[in-house]
Amino acid sequence: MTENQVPSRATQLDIYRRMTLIKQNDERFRSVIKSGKIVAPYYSPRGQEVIPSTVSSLLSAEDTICTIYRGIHDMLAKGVPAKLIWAEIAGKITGTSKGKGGPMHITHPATGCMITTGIVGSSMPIANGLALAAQLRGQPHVSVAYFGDGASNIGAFHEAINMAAVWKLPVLFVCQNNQYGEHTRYDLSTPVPVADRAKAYGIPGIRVDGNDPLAMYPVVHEALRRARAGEGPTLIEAMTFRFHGHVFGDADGYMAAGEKEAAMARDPVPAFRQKLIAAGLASEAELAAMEAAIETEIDEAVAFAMDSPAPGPEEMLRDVYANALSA
Ligand SMILES: Cc1ncc(C[n+]2csc(CCOP(=O)(O)OP(=O)(O)O)c2C)c(N)n1
Ligand SMILES: [Mg+2]
Repeated sequence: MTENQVPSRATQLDIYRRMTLIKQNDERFRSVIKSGKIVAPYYSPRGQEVIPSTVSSLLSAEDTICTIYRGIHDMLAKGVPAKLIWAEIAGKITGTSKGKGGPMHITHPATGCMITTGIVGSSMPIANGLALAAQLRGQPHVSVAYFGDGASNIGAFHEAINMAAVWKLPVLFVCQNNQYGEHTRYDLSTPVPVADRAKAYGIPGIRVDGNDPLAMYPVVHEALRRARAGEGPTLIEAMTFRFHGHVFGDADGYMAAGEKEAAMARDPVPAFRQKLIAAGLASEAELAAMEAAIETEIDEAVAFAMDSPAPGPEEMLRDVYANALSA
């Protein structure tokens, strides 16, 4: 087995660190929002940690991602500082979009995080544009489009994959199939696996266990190799489950009894933690120290967000109209 198939110890620990960052941030977001200290719509990515953590372990800082309202995990995994995300969700001027965007409009080009969007399916054509720019400039950069299973029934999904296939764009289409689009179970809206749709566009389509970093890693590695070699896009369907419904506060009444509990019992974060220890790649004490350091980072991020000012009235039209200040 080579590094193409099995990540090194350092990479496995790096993936676990990103997963833990996502899990612990999510736990804090839910508790702070519940307390009323921050009022914001929140789409929990808990349960989906493995996907962006594995993908990002293989990306460079110049590679870009486009994602959806749920994509706080994708942003954290790619390296957006937690405190900037916290400030954005809290609606503060120090946030990634000056507190004017919230979860639907996070952008942080310095880490290659170009957009979160509330328009289902729209991460894909935007990722195509970034990939086309890299291709035209002769840069080796890849763009990743994250989207949900529900998005695979949107026209933009088909249009974007078709164009990327014809132009051999360096894109990874990563579907995070959490088995629900809002309140509709996947099989009630879609008759085939998302990955099967790749056949119609002549590109590889792979369904993979999106809760297992060791299953994800070789698939992402090969997709990136293909993209960087000018061979075009790959569609990856990573199977997972969201633990907290569509939006925070969702009562989950549309799910079968015990479905969510069964998924939570297979929580990918403690599962990978156990694997690392069992394989002798890390000790309990090492992982506990890593988790404690992340908790401190989150304490600082929350304090930064709470202590930052809200945008003033002069920000109302800025970034909206070209001549906002003279209007
Ligand atoms: C173009 C468009 N159509 C419909 C909606 C309403 N809507 C918001 S979220 C959502 C479900 C999307 O599900 P999925 O793509 O599986 O992503 P998930 O929320 O599960 O991560 C829908 C239909 C929208 N925001 N945009
Ligand atoms: Mg979904």
